[in-house]
Amino acid sequence: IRLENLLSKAIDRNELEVYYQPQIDLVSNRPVSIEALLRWQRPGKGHTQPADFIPIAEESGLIIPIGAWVLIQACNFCRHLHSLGLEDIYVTVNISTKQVEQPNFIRTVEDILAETGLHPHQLELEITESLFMNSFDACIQKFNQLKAMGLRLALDDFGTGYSSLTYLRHLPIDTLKMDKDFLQELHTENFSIVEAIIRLAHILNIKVVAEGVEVPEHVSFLCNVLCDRAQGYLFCKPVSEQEVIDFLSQFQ
Ligand code: G
Ligand code: G
Ligand code: MN
Ligand code: NA
Repeated sequence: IRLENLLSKAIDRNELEVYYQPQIDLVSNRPVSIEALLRWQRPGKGHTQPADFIPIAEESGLIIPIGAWVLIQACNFCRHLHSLGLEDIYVTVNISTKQVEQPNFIRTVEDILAETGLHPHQLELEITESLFMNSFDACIQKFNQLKAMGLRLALDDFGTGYSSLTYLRHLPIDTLKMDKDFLQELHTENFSIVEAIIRLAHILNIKVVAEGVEVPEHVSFLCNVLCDRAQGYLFCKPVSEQEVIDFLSQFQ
């Protein structure tokens, strides 16, 4: 309850900040997108990790205003990047099922795009598969609407929960984000599994982003299995707006 109270005031108190982590195209070796990752800076307490407060935000319903705030920040920042000449970069934002389940979710996204002036195609929403198990049909309908509006959709943490072919076949997704566990346990069996996942994704016209890319060996492996993009500490950790601008500008 205490943490929930503090979190409810965090937006007004300016304690929330959005960090960004670039995603690198493995063919061109250039950044194509950035993932927005929320940070909570508590006075005197340093950073509280998302893992420690996102669940509280979801249970309390605070994820609704916080999630909308993140979307606004991310869309505004992406517009700012474009004004700096980084026109090809799009932004990806993590969305909780709690948000998708809101009756006015689509309207909220529409309004934020209209207010910030970001083109729908420059915004990708990341959804975690394990989260929409309960409301699969309702979610699919909304995802189809978002696709029709021109947004991109990503399936996050693929391979952790109840990953299923059903999701891949029935969700209108553009991107599959392969969980970092795959690279961290890269023995022979995972090797083949990763290769098979990527081939399957490509058959379904889905791009694959590997998460947790930490060493050059990961990159050579990913190139071998024709993975499309990489995200991880090897390239850049999640960083502040200015730091990500500096990173992206190197490639201009
Ligand atoms: O850096 P990392 O610890 O940022 O993020 C951990 C997890 O927290 C991410 O995998 C993501 O699922 C979740 N997360 C980070 N930012 C957000 C956000 O803005 N909204 C939601 N719903 N989840 C987020
Ligand atoms: O939304 P999602 O689960 O995909 O968020 C990505 C998480 O992975 C964030 O917590 C981020 O800080 C973390 N992360 C990003 N790059 C790396 C990496 O190279 N290695 C590890 N172990 N974690 C990473
Ligand atoms: Mn994510
Ligand atoms: Na993930």
